[in-house]
Amino acid sequence: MVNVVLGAQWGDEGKGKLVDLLVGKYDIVARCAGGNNAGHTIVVDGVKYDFHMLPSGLVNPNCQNLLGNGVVIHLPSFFEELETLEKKGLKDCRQRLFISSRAHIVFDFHQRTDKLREFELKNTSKNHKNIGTTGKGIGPTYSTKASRSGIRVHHLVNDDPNSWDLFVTKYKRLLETRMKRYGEFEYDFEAELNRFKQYKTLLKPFVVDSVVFMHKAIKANKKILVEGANALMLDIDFGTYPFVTSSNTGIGGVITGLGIPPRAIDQTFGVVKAYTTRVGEGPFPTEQLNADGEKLQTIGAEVGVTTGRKRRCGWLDLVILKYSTLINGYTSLNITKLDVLDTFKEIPVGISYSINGKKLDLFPEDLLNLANVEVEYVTLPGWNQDITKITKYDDLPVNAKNYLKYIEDFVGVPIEWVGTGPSRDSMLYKE
Ligand code: 2SA
Ligand code: GDP
Ligand code: MG
Repeated sequence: MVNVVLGAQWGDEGKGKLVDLLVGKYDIVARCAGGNNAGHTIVVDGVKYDFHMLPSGLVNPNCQNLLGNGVVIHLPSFFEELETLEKKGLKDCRQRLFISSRAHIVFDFHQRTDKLREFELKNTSKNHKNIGTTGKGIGPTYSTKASRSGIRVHHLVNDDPNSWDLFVTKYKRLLETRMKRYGEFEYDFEAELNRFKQYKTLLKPFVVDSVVFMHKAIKANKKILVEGANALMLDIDFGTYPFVTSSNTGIGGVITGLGIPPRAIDQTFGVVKAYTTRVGEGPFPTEQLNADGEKLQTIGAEVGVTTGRKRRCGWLDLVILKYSTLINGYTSLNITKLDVLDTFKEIPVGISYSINGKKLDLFPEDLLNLANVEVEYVTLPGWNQDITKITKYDDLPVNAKNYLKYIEDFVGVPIEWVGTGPSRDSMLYKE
């Protein structure tokens, strides 16, 4: 059984909390895309764990964890995150953590060129618009993967006596091409290669052929949860291109990032924030650059876990949710952070886009069109009540239930969970 948790908007919907809640039921948690650009915080028994690259299944001592072939891995960050989690008391992490031999490696020069590219876009492009990346080298690594010059984990850990020399040759060629593109930036490649000599031994015990790993697990009827990173609107194909990340963050990335067939997937849970946020640049039709947006930001504590950036805030956009539902095929939804709306008297919800009075069928692909869309809203009544102490779905105020029903009816997908606060207990299950 394979179930999938995916972000339905621009990320930070609260996927981590749902995964944490579900993780006790699963034998394996796998990540399929992205790298340490992702971020979420999980609180277990009063201890706060920050996850960026590692699967959150590590919080369950009985759970195995896989970084699939679609993930990009920055090894210094990998070991740092692992050590931090171990110091906080997570047990036997090393025995329960596996990395696909086909995953691509993020080098420090990928991170450097990520920042150089952002600087270049901001200072020399015509419209002075950078992407607002996390600077973790994600784009440059997927870019070298696509240009077929990337270096994969198996290149590093291979036992062949010639493998180290081959690795160094590949590494130098890759670095040279970066220098050609960005000019000779100062870079201590010898120090990095020395670190990698150590990683060669350190990494080896974690490495598996993830195709074998996944298919053995599927055959043995193991319960597998795929933990999506980022979200559909940041997908390289379906998001607000080019203001996206560089991987398929939707359902497609689950298939290609783990090497499993679509029919292996049972259920896909879409995580939807009760309003909308976005970090970084790019279009955001329901953004509220006003007191409402600031209020959502403050009450929702909307700050990036990886970079500490303030998240942009706006109303729920059902055009996006419909689009994202069509692509990812959610079987049920988790609406999160409903409590953040507790004090709003009225809550607008975006229901359609039009340009020059003409209604659009769905979400436009061209940013020029997106910049001109007018959002049609319906305004739903708020509930003006603290819902954080409520423990049963049925006890939610009528207007909160109506808000949820409106979403359900609009997208035609049942809501299964509702988040009413940051803690593990603040989640209502809807029968
Ligand atoms: P990148 O670094 O190349 O993947 O950036 C490209 C775009 O993708 C966005 N992006 C994110 N959006 C929301 N949350 C993310 N993770 C962190 C978090 C972000 C943080 O959980 O808070 O701490 O700032 C994430 N990662 C990438 C990014 O903002 C760019 O728009
Ligand atoms: P992820 O990237 O999708 O896993 O989400 P993040 O962890 O980056 O951001 C979600 C934030 O919202 C975290 O700080 C969570 O603790 C918090 N959160 C999750 N669900 C709820 C909820 O229902 N209510 C409130 N108030 N906070 C929530
Ligand atoms: Mg996040």
